[in-house]
Amino acid sequence: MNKKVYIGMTADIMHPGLIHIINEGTKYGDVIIGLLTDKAIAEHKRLPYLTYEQRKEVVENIKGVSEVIPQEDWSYVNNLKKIKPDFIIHGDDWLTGSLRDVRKQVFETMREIGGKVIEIPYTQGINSSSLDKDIKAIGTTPDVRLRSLKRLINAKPIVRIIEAHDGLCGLIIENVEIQKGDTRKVFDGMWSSSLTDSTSKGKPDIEAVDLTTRLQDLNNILECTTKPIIFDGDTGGKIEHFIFTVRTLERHGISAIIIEDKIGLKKNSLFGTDVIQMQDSIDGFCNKIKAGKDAQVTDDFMIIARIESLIAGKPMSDALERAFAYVQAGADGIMIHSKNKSGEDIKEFCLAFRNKYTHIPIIVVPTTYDHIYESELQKWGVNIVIYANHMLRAAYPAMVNVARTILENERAQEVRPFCMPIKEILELIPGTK
Ligand code: SPV
Ligand code: MG
Repeated sequence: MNKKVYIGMTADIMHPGLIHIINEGTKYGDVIIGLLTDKAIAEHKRLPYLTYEQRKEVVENIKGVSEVIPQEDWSYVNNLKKIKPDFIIHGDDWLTGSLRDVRKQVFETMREIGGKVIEIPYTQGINSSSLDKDIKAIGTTPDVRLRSLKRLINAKPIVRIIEAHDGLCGLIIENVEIQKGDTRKVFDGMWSSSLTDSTSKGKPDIEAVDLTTRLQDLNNILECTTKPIIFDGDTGGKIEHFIFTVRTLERHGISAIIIEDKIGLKKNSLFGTDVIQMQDSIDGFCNKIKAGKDAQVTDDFMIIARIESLIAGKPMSDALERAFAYVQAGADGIMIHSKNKSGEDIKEFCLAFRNKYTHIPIIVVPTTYDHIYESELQKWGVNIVIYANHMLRAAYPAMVNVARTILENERAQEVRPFCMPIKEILELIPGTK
């Protein structure tokens, strides 16, 4: 029997470096590719442009590849123990950086199973990370962007979304990342918030900013980002209008719309019972969901039903009754909202909902219960956390402070420490020079 050679890869962008590794592998035996699944990658790298099935099809057809199997974890250990290869081949790029621990585990496991690790020099000048940057500069297509939210929900324990109200916010959300151990923390996508879209225009959050106007801003965000967008659709408006909204958003590559089960003049939920919050009847809102689902043209666009019972001071039983009815009507996810500071009501809702539906995504907006960690929300069964207004709330006091300081000093020197250096702002947007 031929010797077994294991090579782990993502293979999103094929390049000569990867072909070189496969060619090297064939010198030692039959090459088995452990193709990393979306789930294995999601917490460490950007989600691949191609789906697992697409990547598999490409790799299966590369000369020298005997077999492609899924690698479900970032760590190689489980697959190595299962396959017991005679060799594993990896580029020597894992000697430093976040892959160091992965390397250590591979050496230990190969020693245990009596195999050998072969490290080959990394192909200089070409690698997935640099190609990734080039591809990111080209952007994305509406279709790829639209589909990416569902892929993220399937791949990540919790999907992290933050509000964006203009292109600059979009750029920050697209690019900001931190490394924690071997985990890369990023925002997975953007929330187009009615509150911050309205506020940034000096308008109240009462559905006064129309869809066309909101789409103009959204277009700026679309132009400079690739991550998925969830659109705050307020009440969804009249059913006859909602079906056009759904199709318009799909055409733009928006992944999901969240509509809230309110009627009449919409007021922001965070007023709670300080204002009149009128809820639609269950039947009325179910009809809106159904009309939207019938109208959508892609399979992956999501219509998420937002339940305002707890905002309107109604009991948990009402929230749950609505949630179950909305799912039956075809909702692709449930957003439960509350302005309670403890988060206990949200927890209670999530646990009860999960008792009945194990897979329908739950979305939460922890603006008032902001002490709850994502890991805790995850335990409650939450799939998407939306930080709904923080970019705008951060910008406003910073701008007021700078404006006041200039007034006080009658010159701008004192605000220098609060401002981005001119050189940096000139270099921020590609193509400015
Ligand atoms: C928004 O961001 O506009 C929302 C969430 O709808 S909330 O402001 O909490 O109602
Ligand atoms: Mg809103």
